Amino acid sequence: MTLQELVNRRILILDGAMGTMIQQYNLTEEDFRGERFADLPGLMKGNNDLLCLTRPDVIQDIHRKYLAAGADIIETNTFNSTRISMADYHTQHLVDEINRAAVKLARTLADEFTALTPDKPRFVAGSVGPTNKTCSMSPDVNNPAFRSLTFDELAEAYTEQMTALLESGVDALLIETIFDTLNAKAALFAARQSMEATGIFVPLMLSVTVSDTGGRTLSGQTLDAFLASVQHADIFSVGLNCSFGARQLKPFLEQLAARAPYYISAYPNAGLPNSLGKYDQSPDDMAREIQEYIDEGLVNIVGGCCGTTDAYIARFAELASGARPHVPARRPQHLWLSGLELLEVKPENNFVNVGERCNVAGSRKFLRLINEKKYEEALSIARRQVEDGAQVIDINMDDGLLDAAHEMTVFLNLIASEPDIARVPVMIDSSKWEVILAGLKCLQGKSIVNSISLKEGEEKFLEHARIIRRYGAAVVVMAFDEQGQADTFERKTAVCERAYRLLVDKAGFDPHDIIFDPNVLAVATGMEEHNNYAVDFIRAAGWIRKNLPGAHVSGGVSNLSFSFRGNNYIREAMHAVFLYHAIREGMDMGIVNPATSVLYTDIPADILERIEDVVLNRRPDAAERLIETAERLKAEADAAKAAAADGVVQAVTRSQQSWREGTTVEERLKYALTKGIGDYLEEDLAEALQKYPKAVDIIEGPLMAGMNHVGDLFGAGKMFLPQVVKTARTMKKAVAILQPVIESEKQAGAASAGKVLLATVKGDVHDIGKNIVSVVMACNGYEIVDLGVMVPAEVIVQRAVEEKVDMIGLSGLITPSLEEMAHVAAELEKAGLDIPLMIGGATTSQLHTALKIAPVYHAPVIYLKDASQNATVAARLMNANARRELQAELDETYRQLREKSGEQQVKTVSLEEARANRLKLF
Ligand code: THG
Repeated sequence: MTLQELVNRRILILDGAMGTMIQQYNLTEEDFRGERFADLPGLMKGNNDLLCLTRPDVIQDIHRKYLAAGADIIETNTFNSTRISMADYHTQHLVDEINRAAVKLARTLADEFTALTPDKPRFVAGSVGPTNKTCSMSPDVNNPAFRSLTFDELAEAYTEQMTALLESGVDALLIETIFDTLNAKAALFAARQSMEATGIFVPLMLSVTVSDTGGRTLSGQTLDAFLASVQHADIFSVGLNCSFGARQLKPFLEQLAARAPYYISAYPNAGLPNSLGKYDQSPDDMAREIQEYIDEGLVNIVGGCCGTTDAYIARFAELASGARPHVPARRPQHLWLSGLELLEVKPENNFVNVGERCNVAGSRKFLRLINEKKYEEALSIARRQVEDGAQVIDINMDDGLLDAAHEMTVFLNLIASEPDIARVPVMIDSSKWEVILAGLKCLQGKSIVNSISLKEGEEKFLEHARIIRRYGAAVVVMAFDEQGQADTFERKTAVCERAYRLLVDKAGFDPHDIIFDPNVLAVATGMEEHNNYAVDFIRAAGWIRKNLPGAHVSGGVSNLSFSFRGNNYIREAMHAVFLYHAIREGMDMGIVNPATSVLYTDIPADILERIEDVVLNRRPDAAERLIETAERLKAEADAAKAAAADGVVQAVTRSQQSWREGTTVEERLKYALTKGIGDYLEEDLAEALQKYPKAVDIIEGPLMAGMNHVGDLFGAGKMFLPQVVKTARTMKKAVAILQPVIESEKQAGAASAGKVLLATVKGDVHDIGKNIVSVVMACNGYEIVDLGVMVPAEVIVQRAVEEKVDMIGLSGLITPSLEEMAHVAAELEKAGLDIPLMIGGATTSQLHTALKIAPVYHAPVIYLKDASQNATVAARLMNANARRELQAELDETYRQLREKSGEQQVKTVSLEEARANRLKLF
């Protein structure tokens, strides 16, 4: 019976720690060395893997104990048996020998036990540790681009170890205690290579260790991001080990089990270390915690890490017998990308923007900075783009005078130590294969290669595609073939279809990992044959999305307007128009300047008409007429003698004059929010304070109106994420300006109206809505306990109890937050609490509250459409009679909603509604 067959039937038991057991034998330096290594320099004590050669009896004794305790899988004593780790002991020359000896020891005993009970076969997993070095981080604080270990060195070392493990007969490879995903990716790369070279294919097991209570790896990735990074490998199981005790590990295990489409393993430490660094949880205590894993269907494989012995494993074996194993999650049906965090590109998402500015060919400034090695400043361009809303950043170092592969490596290494940049996935942009390879070896996240094409024929195309897949990246395919650039609808679609078939059928690519770029080419160049370029792109985008299922469509948007260089206003207006039409057809990704400030809706009608004439190729003289307009605008701007030489600034200045004059303060606030202009907030808010009785009225009135307007524009596809991000920033600034006024308006010494706990739930970082609620509630006399963002359920429960709050408000902007809120409600119920729960945030709804949240918590659960409702509802909750009344109303409303939704099942939300909802921000 194979592991694969068995794992579906029951929960499997993995053995416990090797180190803890070895300690019990009180071995001396002489034991570790034996006679053979008497002359090796340095200390050998602690080189546990060496015992495979010097004290095989001890290692076998340990294996025997674990097998007798009921372990189905035992691990070879090879955690450190790579030349990288062994170098610490000057024993790197023994790597091959140790691995082979280790497998033999484990194999012999496993087979002995299998022979005794053939219905309970025993397996040997080859243990592969992370090594003592990291590929993603610099050991030198003064040189963040430095690495003490490269991907290639590590992959080679792993290949040596894995080849020995495979050839000696392991049943699985267990890549464990992963703390740096780039190290793990090197291990996966090596595993594939070793398996192909030896012809021996075994299941791959992965186990991550999280390093802080936020549930990230040491190298900073969330578990979700990790899953995206290793998605390309053929994985049998994934899980968690070491880190903490079973209790502390549980929330992270839940997170992993919910998303990973693999079997789930867990082998925690025996509790948390005591002050001496020892683990002293008893087998019974730990078993109680493992029982929860089993009862809740979280695991397929359980065992122990630091501090556990055969006594623990024996307890787990009892618990697991007859228990129901975890059912793996479904494979994702959309593209996953990652930096330190996960980016899911779902069909219902509007559009993913890729920041174009870190491109030596696309920005004179960036080129100059790289040339002058001013990396700090170059990084700030990347950071700026992320702040402006770029969800991916494109990096291009292709310049004739640069060593592009070297610059790519340096820059990506530098980014790795900037969490606010490394948060987002990278698009490695190069036309040189060696530069792409260099980039792939630096990134722990799941990145995008930009690009490959059929330019050099099918063979090269497939070769490159297969390598990219092996490194675990998505790929941009340019619509090029042996004949050159595809410039008509027919050529674009034909080339993309051919590439799609090759990638999916021959290179084994997941269609979701394919991004087609049907070539955004410059229009209005004066050449008649260029006139239909944008139309052809837009039509091709629609065709690809309909006919090549799963694949995405992207393009370098700024190419479109090359003939208007020097007139940034016209250029950006053209991009807005182009995107408006292309996104409607299905373009769902684009390389853009995320700082663009021109909105489709703001383009004056006469200019819009002329741009659409060009983009949609509506009349033969379209280009001439647009050039005329562009020249007129430029002349006007020059005449206006606006301070800056930059076209955009001029255009903004032009409109700034008009929006400041003859408008009401409400109109100005709304405009400022829509455009994300914070410069005039001080004066406008001061004016509004004269007009409105209380500061909070301004938030609830004109500011909320502005936010809603932005939500509507976004919903209609007339505004893009970067612009919305600017709006959010402006709103934050406005609230901050009003804050002191609000504080002073609060009656000094007035009794607290009640205590409110506010939190944005785990997995979500959005807090504008929550902060507005906080301000509004504070103005109404409530005491606020704000737990911030990404707050786990346990923390909410714990703090609610500690602070004795009267109500809890949960906020979330993204879809996964819905599930997390239901989880929090269930945890409140489990904790026996009776505190009312308020639900708010863009994706939340009364229907979801009624169907999913209210049913799992007996106390009132109230959905609030926006912040202006909170105070009224809170007042009712503070009064016992009113609370009962409210509860009765809610019960009735929710009952009706549940009934109705039962009738028509799921209400289908239109794409526009979904977008508008997402952007309601609260
Ligand atoms: N498809 C794919 N990748 C691409 C492109 C594409 N990568 C590069 C490019 N095209 C997209 N990136 C840019 C970046 C900048 C500009 C255009 C495209 C740009 N730059 C200003 C100019 O040249 O006028 C320079 C401004 C400055 O110096 O600051 O327009 O199509 N897959």
